[in-house]
Amino acid sequence: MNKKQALRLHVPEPSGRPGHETDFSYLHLSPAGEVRRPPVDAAPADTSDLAYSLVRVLDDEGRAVGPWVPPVEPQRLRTGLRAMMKTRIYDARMMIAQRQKKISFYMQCLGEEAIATAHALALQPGDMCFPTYRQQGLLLARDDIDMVEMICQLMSNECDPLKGRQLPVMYSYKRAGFFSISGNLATQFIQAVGWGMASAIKGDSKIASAWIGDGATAEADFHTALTFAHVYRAPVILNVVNNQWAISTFQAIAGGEATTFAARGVGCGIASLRVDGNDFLAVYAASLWAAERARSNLGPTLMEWVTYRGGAHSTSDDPSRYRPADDWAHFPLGDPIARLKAHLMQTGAWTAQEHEATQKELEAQVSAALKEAERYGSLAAGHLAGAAAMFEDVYKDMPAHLRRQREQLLRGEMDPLRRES
Ligand SMILES: Cc1ncc(C[n+]2csc(CCOP(=O)(O)OP(=O)(O)O)c2C)c(N)n1
Ligand SMILES: [Mg+2]
Repeated sequence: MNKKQALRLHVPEPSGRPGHETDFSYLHLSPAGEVRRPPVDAAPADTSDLAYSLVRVLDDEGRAVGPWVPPVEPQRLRTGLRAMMKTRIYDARMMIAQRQKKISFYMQCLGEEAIATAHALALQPGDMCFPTYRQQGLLLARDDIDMVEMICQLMSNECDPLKGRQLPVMYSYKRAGFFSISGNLATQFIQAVGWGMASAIKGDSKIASAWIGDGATAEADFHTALTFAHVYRAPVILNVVNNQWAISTFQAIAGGEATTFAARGVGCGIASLRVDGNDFLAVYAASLWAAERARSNLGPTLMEWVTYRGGAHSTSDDPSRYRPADDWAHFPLGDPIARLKAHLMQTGAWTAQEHEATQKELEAQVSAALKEAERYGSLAAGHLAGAAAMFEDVYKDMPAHLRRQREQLLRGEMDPLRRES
């Protein structure tokens, strides 16, 4: 008799759980400086090896080594370190503000600060990012975005430029190349590719930068975007932030176990790099490489930024339920701030005293901005945007039925929180 084997499925599991330390050997790291840097006009298939290795510049001693060391002045790196510190301090203070009921919800990017801040330095005015909720560093790395206005958005108060219509953290800054954040994951990818294609159709020189998390790559939009980007060689950088987790779901469930997220790009005919996302210099160098390709009509580049979500997914999440409490401390790629600080101190471009003074100065700056934003109202103190504002800015000319409903509301005949039966 022909004995048939029972079929079974493979369900990936993280190597660590609460009370059981993570075995991070699953990450497959390359030593700093070891991975080659191909010319910017490399054919996508010739980046295959780079999709499975890891571009790194900073070694364990804080030295910048290998072919990816970017041409960068120490002053620019000091600016980068300051941007990362500012982002971390801002996040920490807004987390407290949420616990104080001044804002309803918050999402921090603890541990991922190098990615957005270094990427921001590699872009040019007019380029457009399509970020998710963990790229506040793109804004905080700039000098022209008022932190008070950002906090007013978190508070949905009188000075919220979005009039309380967006979830806190879902900023929108057209003037800073920061497209309105959509809560619908992966939409950023198709929108960025479409925007980049439009830029090329118009004969413009601006490029797009798309953002997605490891978990969201499992959405169909991600794959659709890759097809369009490849076919039309859209001028776009496709960023996948692999921070190992999608809320409580380990990255292997989205397909990162037996392959890499960067490898998705190569399979679609797109040049791809897998990069140490906690290495400011590597992020900056790889972003410059991808931006130059896009600007030179050489097509899209898919970047997998390998990092770790150091904090909870959001203020509504408790990661101690699904991963070891001290997991981040054991993550082999370390802390991006500590690594750039060590590099700058080693090269004599930074001192412990400067670090301490900058920390204090930024803490004072964030506290002052929070205080000022609170003057325009907060969840705890009231002064929120009026409900009637929801009818405005939707249509160029308000349709009659909306005008009617708005009047009903203003006359007190309609409770905006009551459901229609
Ligand atoms: C289309 C869609 N599906 C599900 C959600 C709910 N959701 C919000 S964040 C999240 C996890 C995303 O994880 P990842 O893409 O890895 O990004 P990260 O939060 O780690 O930065 C999920 C499932 C959503 N917002 N949109
Ligand atoms: Mg994730």
